[in-house]
Amino acid sequence: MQQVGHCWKLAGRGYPVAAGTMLQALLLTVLCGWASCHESQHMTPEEKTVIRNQIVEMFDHAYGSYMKYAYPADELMPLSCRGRVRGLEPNRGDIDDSLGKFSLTLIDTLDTLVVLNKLDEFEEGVRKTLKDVRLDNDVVVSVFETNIRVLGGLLGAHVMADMLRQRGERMQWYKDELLHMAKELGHRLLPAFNTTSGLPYPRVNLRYGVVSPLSRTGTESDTCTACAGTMILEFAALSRLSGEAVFEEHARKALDVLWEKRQRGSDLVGTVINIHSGDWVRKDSGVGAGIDSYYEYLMKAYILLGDSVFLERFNIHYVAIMKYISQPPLLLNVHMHNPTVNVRSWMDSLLAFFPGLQVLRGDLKPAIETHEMLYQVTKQHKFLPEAFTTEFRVHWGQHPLRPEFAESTYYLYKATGDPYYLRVGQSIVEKLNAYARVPCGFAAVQDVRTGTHEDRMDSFFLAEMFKYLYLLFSEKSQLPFDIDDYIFTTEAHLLPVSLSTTQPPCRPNATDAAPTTHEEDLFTYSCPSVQTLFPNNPSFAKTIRDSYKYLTGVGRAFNSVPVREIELPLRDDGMEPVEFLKSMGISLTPMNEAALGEARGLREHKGVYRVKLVAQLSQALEEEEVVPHIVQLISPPFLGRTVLTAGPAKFGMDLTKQEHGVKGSIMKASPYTACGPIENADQLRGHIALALRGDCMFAGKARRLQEAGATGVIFIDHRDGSNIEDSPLFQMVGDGDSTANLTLPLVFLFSREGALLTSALEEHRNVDVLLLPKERQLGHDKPEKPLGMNVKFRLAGEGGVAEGPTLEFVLEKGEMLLEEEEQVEEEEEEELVGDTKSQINCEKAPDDDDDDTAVCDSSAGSPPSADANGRANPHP
Ligand code: DMJ
Repeated sequence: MQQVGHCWKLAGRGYPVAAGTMLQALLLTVLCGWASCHESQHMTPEEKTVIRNQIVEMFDHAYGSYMKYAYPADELMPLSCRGRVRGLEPNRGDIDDSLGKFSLTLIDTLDTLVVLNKLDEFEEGVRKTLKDVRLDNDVVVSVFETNIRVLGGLLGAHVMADMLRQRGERMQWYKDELLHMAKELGHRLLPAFNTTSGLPYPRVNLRYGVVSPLSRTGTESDTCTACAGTMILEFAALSRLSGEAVFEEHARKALDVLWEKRQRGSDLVGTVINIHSGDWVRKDSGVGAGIDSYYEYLMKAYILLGDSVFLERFNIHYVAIMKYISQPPLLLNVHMHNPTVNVRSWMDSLLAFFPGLQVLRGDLKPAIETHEMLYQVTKQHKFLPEAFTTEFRVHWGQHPLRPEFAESTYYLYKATGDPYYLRVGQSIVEKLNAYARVPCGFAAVQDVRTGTHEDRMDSFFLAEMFKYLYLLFSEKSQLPFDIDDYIFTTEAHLLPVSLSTTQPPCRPNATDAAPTTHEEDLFTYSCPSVQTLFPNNPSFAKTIRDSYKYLTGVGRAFNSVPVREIELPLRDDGMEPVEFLKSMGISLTPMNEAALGEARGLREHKGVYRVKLVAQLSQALEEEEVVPHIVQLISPPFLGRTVLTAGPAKFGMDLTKQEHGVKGSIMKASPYTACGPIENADQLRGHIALALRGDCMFAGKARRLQEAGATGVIFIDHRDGSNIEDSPLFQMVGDGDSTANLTLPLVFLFSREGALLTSALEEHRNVDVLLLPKERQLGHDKPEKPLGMNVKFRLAGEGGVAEGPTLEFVLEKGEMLLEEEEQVEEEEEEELVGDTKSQINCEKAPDDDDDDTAVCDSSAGSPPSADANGRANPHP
């Protein structure tokens, strides 16, 4: 054994064996001493077997449905019970860039079949792949997605096939055909790297490459950090297995550029980078969408390849992440140049992988904290919504069956052996069955608030979710091979850590070394030890979790509610605060005796009362935050009778402040997505533009259309069939750049309402519309609703127990009205004060979310079109 850098590694053939084996051994040691400490959560082997069998049954349902209804299509449409074939279904924007007409789901699932010990199915799946799959289709695909899902899938399957063949029991017929396919695909992806910087283009045409006249791609100038920085595992494995150095060289070069371009002051990277100049296009920095697997691949490249330059870079980034982004238990995006400033008040679900990475790093405490926070969010909303606020409210309610939370749960169980994580896994299994299972597979959840389904089952559900869940409930001895000999790629494909002993086919110093840092701290040391993981405290994980148990307010005890207090100071004129409030028109009513409890007599020091906010908003804040707008068709023959409900934008003109709304005749933008230069600016000038959602950010579209002279924009959803009845309204958010110069009114229509508008335009050529908040709809004289915030105040003593009178007032159209409150029943009080969510919200105005940065990956913020990974691309 030798020590390399800070980490012990086994030596082998002159190359260090990856740290993975050592780490896994350590995790197992930890596991052994641990389980006995957690009797309360204990799960018997029989119970584990029942859950494992349940997981296999679910896998059979999902995979069986894909093979029965969809194969050879790329994906299953679980609601329609048919395959999704690109070009035959309505275009969903970036998400479709994963579909290359190469039986994506089959390839992504192959090595899962081996993990689940379905060796007959694996052998059959490999035969089908060799017989049916073509990699030279004239299709433009995402380089990142094709790499992690298809190249990774082929390599993982090859590694498994090779392992089974070597055992002499199966696959004797196999002649490395999957590796040959992987090599062919690698060559088809290489044209993407033909840029001056070495950062890859985001898309490539499988047949024609990038810039050829036939490729239909090559005009993009940006890519996300994760998109450029998540190639090394697959490309290095391909080089080492095939002997062709070119793949690893390109992936290393791209990583070198990202490293070079990091912000030197903060050591953080941004979310989107220009592939030609290497300039940052989006400078927000987090660990979720758009960046996530860049960090993951630095750590794992070290584990897989044993090259310490990756670990050194990772460590430097990690120190920065822990300094600026980690705000336990939250992980919040900051500005890379000004990292003490949070750039948004919500998190995206992709960051749920991060606790797993922290486990690999040996940094358990923050991993446990963040994981616990995520668990609380899943308890509240059933699944992790694509984006949720720092107050754990839904920001974007979609849940496309992502596996990241299961992944982190698996790593935490491996590290701690704490059966608590088995219970977490069990809850994931139960929720999938209860809320996502449909007759033809499992369907993504369109909105966790309504539980509606989407007709999609992404391939990562089979590639990742079932692997992590099955492994969580399996003993090592129950697996068909030693899982600790492999590392998981970001798509959970298996690559053998023994690759580190294979001579790298590229020049040894092709990767720039990381500068040495003098700033050594806990995180600079890469090898976790039992001492640092559980310092003399067998209840380490539980103690950490306990502080985060009631984050979302679910199950919180009355007295543990944090109290925000407003002091009403003694007035010079000697007037008592209660009197003083009365003089302002606010009267207080006393609470009932029971509620006073032991707080009686705890009156504050003379003249000072504490008013405890125990507010309950009259509606859920999520609903209140979005002020419904409308597009009202006013020209003949509609004459105001056709009214389409629309979502507002957080930027552009504030229509709530325009007394009469904004009127104009509509015209389609060309290109319809408004993602490139506007070709029909001459006709568009003076009109309200119609623009299709997708391919780029709302704010970018709006800027181009404003420049072209449009007087407003109506964005129309590109997701076929979406409509206002089934989809919750949302506000469009900006793209992280300043939207201050955007002055146009901007509204959003779901596709069914949008279709009404476009067919009206086709039929009548001239259609005038009015854009305005719904409550000001023309010809609608229904009494206006109050702004709708009911706030109740009670005077309360220190112990959190209400003391003294209560007042309630309703904010109506900007005025404050007063209502005396009846004495509340004890039960109601409990409900009121127990609702942390309301309490926290009360401290903020309902529209206090001034964040106008979009989820980079997925265009979130708007429940936007994400690419399949909600990945940081600048497309909503
Ligand atoms: C997967 O395709 C990969 O894990 C990727 O890195 C990000 N997440 C998706 C699934 O959510």
